[in-house]
Amino acid sequence: MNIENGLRAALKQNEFRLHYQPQYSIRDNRIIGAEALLRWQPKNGAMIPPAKFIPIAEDNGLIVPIGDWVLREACRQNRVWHDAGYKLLVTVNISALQFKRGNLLESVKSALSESGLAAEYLELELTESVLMFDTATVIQQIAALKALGVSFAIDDFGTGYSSLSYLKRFAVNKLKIDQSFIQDLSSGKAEDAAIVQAIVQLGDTLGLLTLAEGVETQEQAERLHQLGCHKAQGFYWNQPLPPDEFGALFDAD
Ligand code: G
Ligand code: G
Ligand code: MN
Ligand code: NA
Repeated sequence: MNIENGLRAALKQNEFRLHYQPQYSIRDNRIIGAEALLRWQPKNGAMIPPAKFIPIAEDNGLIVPIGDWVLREACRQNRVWHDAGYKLLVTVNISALQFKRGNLLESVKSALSESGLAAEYLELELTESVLMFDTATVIQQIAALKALGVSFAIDDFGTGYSSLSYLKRFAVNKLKIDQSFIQDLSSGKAEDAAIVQAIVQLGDTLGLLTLAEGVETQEQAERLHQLGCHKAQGFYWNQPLPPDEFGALFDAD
């Protein structure tokens, strides 16, 4: 079976899973959010990582129904955590095609109404490439989703093109500083600290939160705190976890 047919079957047979990577407030080291990350677990085979199948699903359009499933499942799971008393933000990665071909507004509305999750607890992560389309439909959909109460983050910030002009056109809420800038923070390389600092200051000036991705060491976490970065995620705290392991973190907290 080729991957395309495999993906269609996976949707029907419920072979997708979401893992969640905790997002922390750096200041007090508390879990404030969870990034939902898609996994494909075929019935009788090894787990297939997203880098292997998401580009294919983006090429053949299957990312639209798969993305709808991700939204529904992430909202459902976050409602379960809310009911248990843990008020987290769940963040979901959105592909360009979901804007262009899908009806993201309707998908988000039904994921929220089915789950009963309040819109303010859902954040959509867009890469700079989505914002580069800059079409009227993208602008309209973002505005309508923001009016619902959903927030937006720019993923892998600093690695795309025209990073700054779209910050004027799209009122996003958060910048996720790409992990490539975090990696060398502890090596004393001046450039990386300068870039991180500039992004944090840009965020502060524009009223945007900043979240550092790919934090792997305590030294990096401390440096980020000094630089005024608000939030972070990374292997220093946790890898993306299945929901039951994520839930177990609350008890340890
Ligand atoms: O852990 P990681 O291997 O999960 O993720 C690899 C890449 O796949 C990342 O760039 C991430 O943004 C992307 N990705 C993970 N889950 C999803 C998803 O649900 N939708 C989309 N569009 N991309 C995802
Ligand atoms: O592109 P996006 O930021 O959505 O994808 C997140 C990716 O980064 C996932 O593949 C996730 O597993 C990975 N990731 C998360 N934390 C770390 C980290 O501390 N170090 C590295 N190298 N990768 C990480
Ligand atoms: Mn992401
Ligand atoms: Na990223």
